[in-house]
Order: sequence, then C-alpha cells, then structure tokens
Amino acid sequence: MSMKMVTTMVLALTVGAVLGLAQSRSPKIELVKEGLERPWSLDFAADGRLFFTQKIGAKLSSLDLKTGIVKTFGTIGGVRTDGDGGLMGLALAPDFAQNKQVFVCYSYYRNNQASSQNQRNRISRFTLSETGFETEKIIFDNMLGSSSHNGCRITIGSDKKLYFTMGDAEGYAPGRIKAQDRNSLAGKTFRLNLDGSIPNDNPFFASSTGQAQAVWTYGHRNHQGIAFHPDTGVLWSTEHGWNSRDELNIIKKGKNYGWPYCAGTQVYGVSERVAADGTYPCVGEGLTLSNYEPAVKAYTPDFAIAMGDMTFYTGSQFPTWKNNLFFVTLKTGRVYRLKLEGEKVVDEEILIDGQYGRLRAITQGSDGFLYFSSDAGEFSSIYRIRPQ
Ligand SMILES: [Ca+2]
Repeated sequence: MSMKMVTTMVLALTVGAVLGLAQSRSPKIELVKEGLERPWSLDFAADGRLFFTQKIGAKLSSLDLKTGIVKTFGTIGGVRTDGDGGLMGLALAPDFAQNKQVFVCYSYYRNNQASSQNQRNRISRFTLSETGFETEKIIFDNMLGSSSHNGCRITIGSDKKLYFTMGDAEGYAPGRIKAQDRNSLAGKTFRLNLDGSIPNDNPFFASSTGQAQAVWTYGHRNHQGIAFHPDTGVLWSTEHGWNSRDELNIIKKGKNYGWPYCAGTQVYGVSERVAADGTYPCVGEGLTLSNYEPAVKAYTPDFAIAMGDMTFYTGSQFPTWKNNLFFVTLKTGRVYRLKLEGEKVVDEEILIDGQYGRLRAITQGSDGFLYFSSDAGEFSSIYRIRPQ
C-alpha cells in the first residue's frame, strides 16, 4: 500500500468521524406548550415572555416560559375566521417595555355583514394593561380579504417603520390582477410610521393617493414570512407560491414581484427562461413586466412545500448558525436552515421534516433558542429548538 493510499484512507476515516459527530449534535426539540388554537405569530418581549396570536380563537396571549402559564389579554371581537382568515401577524413595539403597544393583523367583515363582498383585513395597535386591552387604534383598514391569501405578517425595521404583507385576496379566482394594481390593497408589502401615518419617502407616495401611498412592493401572491437581516438590514421574505413555485425574495423598495404573471423563476404556464446574463426575466408571450424582481430562490419540487414564517438567528446558543435564515413550511411541516452570502443562498439544511405536522411560525427567543409553532387546530403546540 502506498503512502498516498494510506493518507487517503486516514482522511476518509477522519471525514466520516466528523460527519458522525455533526449528526450526533443535531438539535433537540422540546415541547413547550400544547393545546393552543393555531398560534399564528410568535414574538418575544425583552423580559422573556413569549407573546403570540391564536388565529381561530382570535386571542392575544403571552406564555411565561418558567411557569408554563398562558395569560390571555383578550379576545378580539368580530374577527373573521373563514379559511385563511383570523388573528394573524403580531409585532411588539420597539419600546414595548414602556408603552405596552402591540401591532396585530386580523380579518373581519366590513359592517359586520358576513358575505364575500365584505371580507377585509386590518392592522391594529393595541395598548395592553396588566390584565387586558386598554385601547385599540386601527392603523390600516379595509384591505381586501378572501377565504384564501390574507397575508399577513408584520415586522418593524431599524428605521422604526412598520412593514407588513398582504396576500392577493383572490384565491383561485380568474383574472387575478389585483396584485399588479398599485391602487388595490391586495398582493402588497406596506410601510407605515408606527402611528399609522404614511412616510413620504415611500416609493409611490408622490404618484398615488390615499392608502395606496403606503405600498412598498407589489405583485405578491401570499407572503407569510418577512424579516430584516441582522447585519445587512436587507428585508427578506418567504412567499407561499402557486403549485410548485414557492419563493424566497428580497423585498426592495418599489419592486414588482411578478404575481400572477410570474411565479418563482418561471413565467406562469411557460417553461423557465434564463436570460443570457443568468437572470430570470418576467417575459412571455405578449408580456414584458417592468420593475420586476425575480425570486432569490424558487422551491420547485413537484409539489408546493408551502412556505410560512421566517426569521434570522442572532443568538449565542448555536454559534455556527449566526445570521442563518430559518423558515417553516405548512404542507410539508419543515424547518429549513439557510446559509447566505450577500444575496445568495450558499447552503441549506432541512432540520425538521414533517414530524410535528404543519408548521406556522418561527422566532428566536430572548434566551437564544429558536421557537416554532404547529398548526393543527385546537391541538397546536409551541416547540423549542436547542442544542443537545
Ligand atoms: Ca415572484
């Protein structure tokens, strides 16, 4: 046996051992709380309490992780819970410790008249007392709703602006074009000041009127995850796509994300086209879409993985995961971990693959662990991901 062969064998054994070690260090999943009514959004306060919305019960609650006790501040009246609708997005105000303000998104019927013409969604700001709601201030009202595609995820930027998503509110209706209409409040990302006023540096502030001035991006189908990269400040988003075309996007001011003409990196119903420079243009028979921003990555198996919420990891419990992007999926019940370089995905791992059913939300705890929720009606749960 030559020295070279021996060296190769030793190298192979070393690599095998390292791989074995990596496997034995796969994270531990702990059940934190069960028996919840579809916990749709999770957000930690600095004091360690986990705030969450319960979609079908329309409850805003917090969980004390030390005692396991859930405290419900209140049930929001008049919430429409048909199909995708309900109490959805949640974001605590940046100075929540002082002002006790939380932003939520929920579905309702206009004039309390339950009909498809009156399906709506809104953003409200609640001020909490120790035991309940003190006030509700409606921040952004009258967004078109549907029994499908109501969004609605909320985050707050370092610019102290509120960013939130709204789906195309059209389900499988023919001629789905509201997402492309910049005057329609469907299929958009919006940006507002925290008091509900509209910032005058929004991209269409000068060229539109009324609530349409709040549009930040358009051409979305139903993006249910949105988060700022902790280092670059770039806004990333997961979009629940059409059929086999889920999307990971970077949300850039004023851009068009293509729906319903393009999905993933593909023109709707047309085979994938790659331009000479390697980009994916949204062009097809008789179609050239201006202002188009293609997905960073399209998830294109022969089924929809059904992307849900996303977050970035900034804690110290998993040093090698720093700044990694995590997202959950509904239909396939997965937790993905993505390593990024700039605006590219360079590595990807599926940490969980269906063992906990449909997954809805994911966030990082103030303790540096990751938390995610399942979506199984009144039998939904919150779980923790921690090192072994
Ligand atoms: Ca798109």
